[in-house]
Amino acid sequence: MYRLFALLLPVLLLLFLCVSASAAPAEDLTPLCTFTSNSPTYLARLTDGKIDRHFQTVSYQENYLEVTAPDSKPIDSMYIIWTKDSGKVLLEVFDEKDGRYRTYRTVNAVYLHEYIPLPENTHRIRFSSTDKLGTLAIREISLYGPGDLPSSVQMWQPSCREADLLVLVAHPDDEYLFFGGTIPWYAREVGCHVAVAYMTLQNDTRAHELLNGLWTAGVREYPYLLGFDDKLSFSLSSQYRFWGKEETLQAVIKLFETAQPKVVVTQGVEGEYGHGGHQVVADLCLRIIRDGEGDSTFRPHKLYVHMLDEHPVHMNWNVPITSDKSVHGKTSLEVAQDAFLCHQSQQGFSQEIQYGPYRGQRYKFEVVEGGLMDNAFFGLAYSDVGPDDSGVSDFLQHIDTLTSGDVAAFSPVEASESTALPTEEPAPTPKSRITLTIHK
Ligand SMILES: [Ca+2]
Repeated sequence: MYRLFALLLPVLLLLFLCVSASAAPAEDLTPLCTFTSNSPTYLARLTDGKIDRHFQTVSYQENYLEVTAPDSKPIDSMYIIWTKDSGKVLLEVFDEKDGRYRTYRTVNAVYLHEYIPLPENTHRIRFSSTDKLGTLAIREISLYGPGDLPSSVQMWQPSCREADLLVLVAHPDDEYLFFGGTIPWYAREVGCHVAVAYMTLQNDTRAHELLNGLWTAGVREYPYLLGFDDKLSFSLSSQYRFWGKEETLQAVIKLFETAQPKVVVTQGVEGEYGHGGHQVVADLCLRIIRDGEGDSTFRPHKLYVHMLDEHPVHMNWNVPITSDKSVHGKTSLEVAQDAFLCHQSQQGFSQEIQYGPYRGQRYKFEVVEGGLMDNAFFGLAYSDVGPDDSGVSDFLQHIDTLTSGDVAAFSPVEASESTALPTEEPAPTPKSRITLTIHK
């Protein structure tokens, strides 16, 4: 027995070292680094922990920002929170052998919250503005040594092109208020590819809240931001007049052709409490998917509409998530509540309900079970894979999914050059054969 233990000891020791090495947290080098710029007025804002205060260079000049780490502490990676309107930035890494900077890559091209791994033994980096305005605007920057990064570091992947499920909403926060545990359940428990798309963003703050919320909910593939301006209206026609009926139709068709979702879930035809933007996304989905309008080259297999009375499904968001241990057994509704709390600017509001049996009452913005705008109640508006089985509540029922376990087989395309929809045309996809159409 002793001999066996002696033989196994080196193996056990190696295993322990490997586990220890992988579990070592990365050192936060940010307080040890030196920041210099030709436009130094707001340098302190880079690392003040406040995303509402950002570093900004003087306009109309070539600007740079240098970061230098101590000689004994190479920078392994960094995490940057950009401003929504800042342009692409050139990132250079200092080559110690040659004694000069070398171009590394362009950053701030895709992700508003960007994780950037750096070459081995990097001690100095330089950001340079690339547009004629000299824009270099950063909300927060964090620099790390090697090791496990904190969970707050968001490492976004390209927007998915073969989504199992697409959640299409008008505004950031609608995806939790009216969809309950949908995103956490399918992203964290089922582990499938969940795309989330937003018609409008309103402002920079809500863009950051949106990303923080999705990351909390378990989404890792960057959302689709369709870029329409925000406007409060209470009718379909007035919202269409503002956004454009044809423009919105083409934008959502392009979204479907790009994300190629097997199943789409969207907002209520009466706009929940009556918002015209919510009504528009429901109407667009019905026109394109159910009615075949717009001659799209891609048609999802199923469409669920929030609070639609026909072919109803009642989801259960109170089942604990067990596949993803990082949420410590919370239910999908509880994770959705956490995600909604990331939308700090939207807490504590309510809105008067404009239509239906609850007209005149106030809808409070909170993620709760049941309530006036039941976030677990949906109707199957279209299906080409047959009706859902009685007693089974699963948006992906009868759908072959590409789960995260198949990620090696899933080949995300190169990230687009902007946070909006990519402009390149996807390869045409033949229309799905319609075996059953459920009409409203
Ligand atoms: Ca700041």
